Amino acid sequence: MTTPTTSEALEIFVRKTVAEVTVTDVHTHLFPPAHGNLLLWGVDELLTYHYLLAELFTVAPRELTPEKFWKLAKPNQADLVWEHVFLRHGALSEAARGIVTTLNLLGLDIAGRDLSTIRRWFAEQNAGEYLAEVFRIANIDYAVMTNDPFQPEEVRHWSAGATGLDCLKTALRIDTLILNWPVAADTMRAAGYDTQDVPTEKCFTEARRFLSDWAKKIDPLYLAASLPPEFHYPCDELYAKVLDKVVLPVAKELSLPLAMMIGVRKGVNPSLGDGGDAVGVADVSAVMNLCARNPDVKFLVTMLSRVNQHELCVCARKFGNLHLFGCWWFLNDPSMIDEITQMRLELLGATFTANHSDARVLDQLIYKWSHTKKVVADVLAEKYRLLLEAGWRPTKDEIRRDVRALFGGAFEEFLKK
Ligand code: RAT
Ligand code: ZN
Repeated sequence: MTTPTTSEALEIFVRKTVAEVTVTDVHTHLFPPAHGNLLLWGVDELLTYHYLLAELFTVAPRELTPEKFWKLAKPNQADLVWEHVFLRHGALSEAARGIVTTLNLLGLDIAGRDLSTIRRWFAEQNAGEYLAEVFRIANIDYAVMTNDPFQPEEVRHWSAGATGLDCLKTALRIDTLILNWPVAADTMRAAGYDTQDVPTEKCFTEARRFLSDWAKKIDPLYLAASLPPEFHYPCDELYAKVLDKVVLPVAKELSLPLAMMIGVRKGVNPSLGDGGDAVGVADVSAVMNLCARNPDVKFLVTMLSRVNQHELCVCARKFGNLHLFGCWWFLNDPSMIDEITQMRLELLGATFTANHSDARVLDQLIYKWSHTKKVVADVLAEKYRLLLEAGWRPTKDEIRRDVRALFGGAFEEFLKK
């Protein structure tokens, strides 16, 4: 049977297809094992994920201050999350449930609440083999890393010739260049590029050379930056000039899309580290103007505020050089994935990337994709049911094509465009 003709058969086939589809994870913070400690994995890293640390400090006793917490060794930090979030407060958040899903799918007995046995199991794993196993469980062909040429620790590994893996592709992260020119100029100058704190035309030429050289070195799929809610374009700020004079010309010349993750309000509570950022409503017209004025540049965009999602979908209908991806960070929760995926399907068809994991800890790939697939399967089952009811009979091949599109196929098609 190539075409399911009843709504029951259709639903079963759609769910099975989503469950089995190979995923391309378009944005993570993972690294190859050759990059040493930059690759995070294991139960203590899972428990100290910044999403969970922010939660810990909402429930922790007053005496447990972030200052005291940061002085502890990682396993002790993990113990505190385990005690306060999991044992005393019920593990109901998405980040907490994610750990349960992950350990469970690894075959570990998290329900037994025996953290030391779980730790022992992780201590026996080898990073390279474990990475392959996680990719197998999550059924990922490749994940895109975040490679920041302004981070000395990362640069060190690339300079030492540490290569990637086929299952980890690169993305060149340039927040510093866009948002903090003096710091970027410093790094570039130290690396032999003639840049100054107050940029001249020559500095912009040198910055373009810096980006091109890095692109040659790591062969990225795209350039990327996360941007604040106050990001506007065009505008009189220096960052708009850096975009016009450096980033957009390089993107165009090297045919590299520019990925923009917009809406993060950095450091509202700096004592929480990576967990201290919040969200603000961003300006979709900045994206619209970028797409309209730069038809030869492709943009990959995700926004952090729920409020922006509808306007952003409408924007994506207007510009073939704009591809929407992911339910970012505070939106990577089932209720939000459900709402956003429905909205995107209704406005865009299967031409977007339903989610990315944003995994900072390797093992998170397991739960992020398992949870996303469950929600997307529900949404798609209902959409196909309505389509059948309307008189269309989607074939199995068409369903497989559409499902893959949402989990990486549309991204790849966009890259090739
Ligand atoms: O989701 C996260 O972990 C955030 O802290 C950020 O990494 C964000 O995704 C980013 O790439 O800036
Ligand atoms: Zn990220």
